[in-house]
Amino acid sequence: MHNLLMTIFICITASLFMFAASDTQAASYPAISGDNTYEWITNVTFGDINNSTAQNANGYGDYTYDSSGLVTRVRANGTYPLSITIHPDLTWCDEYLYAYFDWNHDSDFTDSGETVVVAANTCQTGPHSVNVRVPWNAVPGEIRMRIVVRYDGIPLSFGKIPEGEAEDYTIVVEYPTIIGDNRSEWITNVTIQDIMNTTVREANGYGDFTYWHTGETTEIVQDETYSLSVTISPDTEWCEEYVTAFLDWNHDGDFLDFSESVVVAANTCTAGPHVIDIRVPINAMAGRTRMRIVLRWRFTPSISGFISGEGEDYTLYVKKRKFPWPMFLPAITEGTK
Ligand SMILES: [Ca+2]
Ligand SMILES: [Ca+2]
Ligand SMILES: [Ca+2]
Ligand SMILES: [Ca+2]
Repeated sequence: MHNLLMTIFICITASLFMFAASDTQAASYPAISGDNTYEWITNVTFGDINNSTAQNANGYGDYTYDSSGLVTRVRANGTYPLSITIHPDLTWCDEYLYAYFDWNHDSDFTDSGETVVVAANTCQTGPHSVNVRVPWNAVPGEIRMRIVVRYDGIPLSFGKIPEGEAEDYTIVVEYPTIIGDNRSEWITNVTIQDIMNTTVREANGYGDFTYWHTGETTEIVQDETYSLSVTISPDTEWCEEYVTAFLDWNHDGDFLDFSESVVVAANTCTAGPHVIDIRVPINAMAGRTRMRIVLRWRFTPSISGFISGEGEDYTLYVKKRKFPWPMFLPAITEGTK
């Protein structure tokens, strides 16, 4: 009996550990460090990011959003100037400066198009400038940019740099745009938990109310249910309005996965509030999650493109539940009797 209890205990412990391991944020990138006695990064400027630094401890600086508050937004297919200054080794001057971008959001920098050579075999402080082209198929959401300087050789995107330094930053790749003709109908309020947003007709039929634009988000917890309320100003003449909420629960840059689209109202003629329950999937990724509310006349709302109607984007913050698998808890209680 004692052995059985022990087996159960080990199983529970292992299960919880496995769950915790698989549920960590996608942003668990391979570590990098270096000996930066002689050369280091002194400034990185990219979009809204402009960060001047000294020698970082262990040759690594974590300037990702949650550590530094620094972030910039880019669009697929867009081109953005990146400018970096370094302190080179003044005696043996042969520095290589690379930028890495995890465009496909798989937590490495080794895929095609993820390496940008900023400078090679240089002796200069800079600024060293290049234009960074965001691939057309870059995955929307938060991704990482890693800047690496190395003496006398091509810098790797991870591991121990023999002589050099690395710094990490957060880039937000924008979701595909939705625009609309909202002369006849538009969204007037979206409410979920702490978000209570009353609006008018947005320019071009799109409103950016994401955390990155407004600083506003609201916490929701895995496997819990929340009330979402949307009010609209319907077309009073041809009244046939459809409202859908899209949520990228698994952070893969689309709204096409299981339970990622929820009908709020269909073929309605009323302003509302139209209220529905949103259940957060138990395996929803923790962290900032994009919610897109789309109002469309006469047709099922589409995720992107041009519609007769309006789209608004929001950011929800998904928290992990405290006890991932509560079904195991009764087994402990029984076993200890
Ligand atoms: Ca530095
Ligand atoms: Ca990658
Ligand atoms: Ca609006
Ligand atoms: Ca998705």
